[in-house]
Amino acid sequence: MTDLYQPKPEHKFTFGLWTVGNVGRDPFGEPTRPFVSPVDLVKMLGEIGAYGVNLHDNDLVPIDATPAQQTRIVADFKRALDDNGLVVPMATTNLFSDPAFKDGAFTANDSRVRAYALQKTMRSIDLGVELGASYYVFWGGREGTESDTTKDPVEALERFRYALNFLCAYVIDQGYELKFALEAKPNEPRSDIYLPTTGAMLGFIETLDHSEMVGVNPEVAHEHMAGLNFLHAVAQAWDAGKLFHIDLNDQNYARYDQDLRFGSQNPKAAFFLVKFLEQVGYDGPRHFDAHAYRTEDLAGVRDFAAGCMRTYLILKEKVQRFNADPEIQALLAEINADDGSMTPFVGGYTSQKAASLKDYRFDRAALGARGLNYERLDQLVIELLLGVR
Ligand code: GLT
Ligand code: MN
Ligand code: MN
Repeated sequence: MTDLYQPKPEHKFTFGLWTVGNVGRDPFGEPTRPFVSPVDLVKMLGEIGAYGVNLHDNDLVPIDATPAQQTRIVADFKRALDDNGLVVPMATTNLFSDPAFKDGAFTANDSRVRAYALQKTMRSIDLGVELGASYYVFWGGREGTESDTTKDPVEALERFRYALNFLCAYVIDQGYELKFALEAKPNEPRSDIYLPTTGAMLGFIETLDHSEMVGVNPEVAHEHMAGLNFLHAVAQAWDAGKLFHIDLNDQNYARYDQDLRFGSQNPKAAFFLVKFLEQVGYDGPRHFDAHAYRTEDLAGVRDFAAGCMRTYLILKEKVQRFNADPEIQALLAEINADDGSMTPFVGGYTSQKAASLKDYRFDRAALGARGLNYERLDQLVIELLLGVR
């Protein structure tokens, strides 16, 4: 039983260097934990059964490092990956920490900032590819405004589109096997961030020159901040063939970006998410973009990371129970039962079908009066999740 919840590399659990390396700084307080080197973080992740580690360029290589320093840092890091059996499936660029990006990166009003963002991203792509990454995430944390006096929103979209088209062409030109995944967030650190939801990203992707190489990286917390149902966003991305990567964590609705341990706030939503990912056969990394409470020391960080993976595996086992539960399955069968009376109308449009459907007499009162048993079904799921089934 316990073994079922033991994370193994085959589960494809990953963490960002910035997640387990989070030192507990917040807008009101200084760090509460010491800095841990990327090499030591890799060691810790290997010990607890993770599959991989993701990074921003500057999580590994300081922004002002010399080429010689970069070569040494990257060599040490690669050795740590090999020693601990970890891979780097995803990489990204830090386009938000440096003051140069205070007005955004690809959408900044200053054309020099936009060009610098492209340069930094090309170099960071090179680094990610060198480390073996096959997904490249774009989280435009600073791509927004405090006041719409400052920027035209259509112009901002054009600038963002220009940057992505340029970078897709760069990847193709280099012969890299790399896919882009766009990550939405409604606000924070800007008052309003462009393309605030996964749905908005999905619409935007279709306007790109190489839309086939661009998908999304939805994050639980970010859709919840916008008051949305994360599963529905993920399902739409999946349906569009665009679920390239995923950021798992948890979040209370309508608050700042909490990045809480996976499943710790809303285990029911987490259950349906795990159920979806497992059943559709999503085979990308399960990336935990979360961090330990600020109250924790380094042992607490390890508990946090192990907890994310353990909760995922517990929920995965609950999915098996859900599928094997005779009462739940009987109710589902009943809910989806089809009496066959609508068979003449299925299978797409014909003018005869349309005419006969227009003439058909429905018993509207009976349709409305029928109880659907959703209360019983949901209570069974709650009991299963609470461990009494
Ligand atoms: C940052 C943000 C995350 C993004 C990361 C990738 S960085 O921590 O809050 O949601 O996924 O840039
Ligand atoms: Mn977040
Ligand atoms: Mn994220």
